[in-house]
Amino acid sequence: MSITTLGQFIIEKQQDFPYAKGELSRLLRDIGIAAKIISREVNKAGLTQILGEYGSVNVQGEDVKKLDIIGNETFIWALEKGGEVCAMASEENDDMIPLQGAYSKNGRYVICIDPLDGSSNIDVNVSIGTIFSIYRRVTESGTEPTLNDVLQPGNKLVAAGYVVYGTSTMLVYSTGKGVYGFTLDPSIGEFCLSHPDIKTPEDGKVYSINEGNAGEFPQGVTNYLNWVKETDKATNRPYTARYIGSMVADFHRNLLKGGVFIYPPTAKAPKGKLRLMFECIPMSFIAEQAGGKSTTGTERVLDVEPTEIHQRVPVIMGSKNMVDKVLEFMK
Ligand code: AHM
Ligand code: MG
Repeated sequence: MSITTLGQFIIEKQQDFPYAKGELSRLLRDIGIAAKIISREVNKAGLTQILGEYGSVNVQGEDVKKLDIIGNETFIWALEKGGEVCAMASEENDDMIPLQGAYSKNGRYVICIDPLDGSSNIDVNVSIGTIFSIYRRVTESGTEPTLNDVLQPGNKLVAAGYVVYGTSTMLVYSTGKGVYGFTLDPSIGEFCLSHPDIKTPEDGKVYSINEGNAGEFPQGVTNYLNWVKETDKATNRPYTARYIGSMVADFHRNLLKGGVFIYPPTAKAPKGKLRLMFECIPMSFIAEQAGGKSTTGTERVLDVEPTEIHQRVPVIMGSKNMVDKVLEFMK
């Protein structure tokens, strides 16, 4: 049998990091376990009483769904049990959460997660995702973690990835040495390597943007959108629009097929809607690791210095040539 499970792969790859003591490997394994639990819950969401709103509103003023909470708690549980992580920041919590596991204080890593991204799609059976990013803590191990541990730019990332709960569940991650994708085989309950060393096409046909906000876009983005449509009039119809409204799913399609994902500033969200720490940094890391590009329009997303956990930034990411084309219009 020629399958490689996520667990086997992580251990094999540990040799790429001669100084590694196995903590990152264990942490990645814990993330895999949390992902499997969330996948199980997502898959039976229609059957159990976990659809619908929880009745509370999160920091961004959005309704919190029950599955968001399950996702958040599953991560806290898995990471506290593992003990490699001293603190977590989550899209679902206002403040950083110092983890309370028996060994958490000694943990050398911090993690940022969006436990369930695209949550408005949960109740209608459309793909959603989990996004994570891992940093080395900056404070001494054994001490109380501080906000400085979490507020690190993307160029300090140790690893990042996402899980997409789609037609199948897939986990995609990178430790800075390429991007690897694993598909969950429900019959054996394991993530199996299905997409080794993912490289995103340099060019693509898909543009993904919420054009419902078109009246509020910066002029450069409007000009780009006019251009892709004009170009459509040519015999080959090169460009096509695809927008699910779940960034993980939109990003994943574009990563494999080629495309550009844009969330520009709008009048309602002058800094863009997507969160730097939870959404833009990890996805930009994957995009770059796969040979793509990601920018806020003025700077590389991975170079943005974060000042607060829930900070938002505009984002243009995906196939290199497509991102460059948008930037050309934005000049
Ligand atoms: P969420 O984290 O509250 O689910 O919001 C993030 C989602 C992204 O997945 C998606 O790309 C975007 O919001 C869609 O926003 P909009 O409806 O404004 O296009
Ligand atoms: Mg989100």
